[in-house]
Order: sequence, then structure tokens, then C-alpha cells
Amino acid sequence: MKAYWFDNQPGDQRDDHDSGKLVDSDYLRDLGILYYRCPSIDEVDAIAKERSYKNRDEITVSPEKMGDVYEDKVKMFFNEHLHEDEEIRYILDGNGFFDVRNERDDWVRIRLEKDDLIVLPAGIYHRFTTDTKNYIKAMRLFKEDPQWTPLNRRPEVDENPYRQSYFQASSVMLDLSCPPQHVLRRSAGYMKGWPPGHATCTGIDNF
Ligand code: KMT
Ligand code: NI
Repeated sequence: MKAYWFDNQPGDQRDDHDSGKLVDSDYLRDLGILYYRCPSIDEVDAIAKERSYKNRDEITVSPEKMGDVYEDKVKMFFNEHLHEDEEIRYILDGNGFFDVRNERDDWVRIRLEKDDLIVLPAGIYHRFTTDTKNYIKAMRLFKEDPQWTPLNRRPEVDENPYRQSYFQASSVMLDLSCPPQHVLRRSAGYMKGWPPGHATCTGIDNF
């Protein structure tokens, strides 16, 4: 796993788009994202059990497997969307990128490889793409069936109750007086966990 700020440069979605500015796993946690390295399926099963997951499937995203619909599928996965439930993705082979939005709508790009597992919280806006090797095999784990649907971003989805609760939880650390180029520091009372503690602007440059 490697996480960094998306460079917002034009080009193929499958290019790295690496701004060179890393994002650490504490920051991912503040967004409600959990990351685990799972060299065996036992660890995946344990996480799934603890978080009450009931369903799973496997998907191979590649031109070999998908044929003519591959390009359309990859474009579809790259539409910004959310789910009304948590989603777990466990990478079995190949590589891919999950892009996730922070509270300011900046993109964090998370590059995943074999044995990486991420948990995306309900209500977080995200999108997915393969990389230039055009191959990933992943296990998708779902809590329930009905909420598998991706809800593409649009004004009424911004008002969705799952979006609203996610946004409120993740914005706890947002100090609106802090310009984006400055580092936010969490309050002394900050406890590890979700939602994160309050934060204040340090006046120090981010990058
Ligand atoms: C998603 O949520 O966009 C996906 O599940 C993409 C395919 S999983 C590698
Ligand atoms: Ni999704």
C-alpha cells in the first residue's frame, strides 16, 4: 500500500498521478479508512467476522477476463460514488488505485497490491481504477446485499443520511479557519479511533 495526494494532472486515470506528497496511515484513519496487510485468508476472515460481514465475491478486472466491456467497466468504477455501507476490498493479485475524498474534496490516491486489505467507511466518496498493467483480482466483502449499489455523486447524494453522518464524523477535525496549505494539529484530548478528535491550524505549511 502506498497513499499519496493525487496530482490532479490530465492524463489516463490508470497513470500513477503521484504528486510525490505522501499520506500516512494516521491520516487515512482520520478519514475513517482502515488498512491491513493480510498474507493469509485467515486474517481476512477474522476481520470480516469481527465487523459482521455476511457476503463476499471475487472479481478480476482485466481485458482478458472482461473482454470488450473492460474499458467501460474501468470508466464506470472511476465514477465518484459512495455506498450506504462499509466496504472491504482485499487484493488477491495485481494492482489498483482507490481514490478517496477528504473533507475538502482533495483526492488521496491509495495504491493497493496483493495481500492489502482496506475498509472504506459508509458515506465516503471514492472511485477505483486499475493501473497501466490493466489487471487486478480482488475479493469484495459486503455486510449485506441491498446496499451494494454505488450511488454516484450528485446533489441529492450529498444529502444522503449516510453521507451526512460520514461528513459530520470526518469534519470533526476540520478547522475552517485553517487554509488548505497549513497543517492541522489534533487537540491534546485526541484519542485514537473514529471519529477523530478536534484539530486546530498550526500555521505551518503542509508540503
Ligand atoms: C468499487 O467500489 O469501486 C469497486 O469495488 C471497484 C472494483 S474492486 C477492485
Ligand atoms: Ni465503491
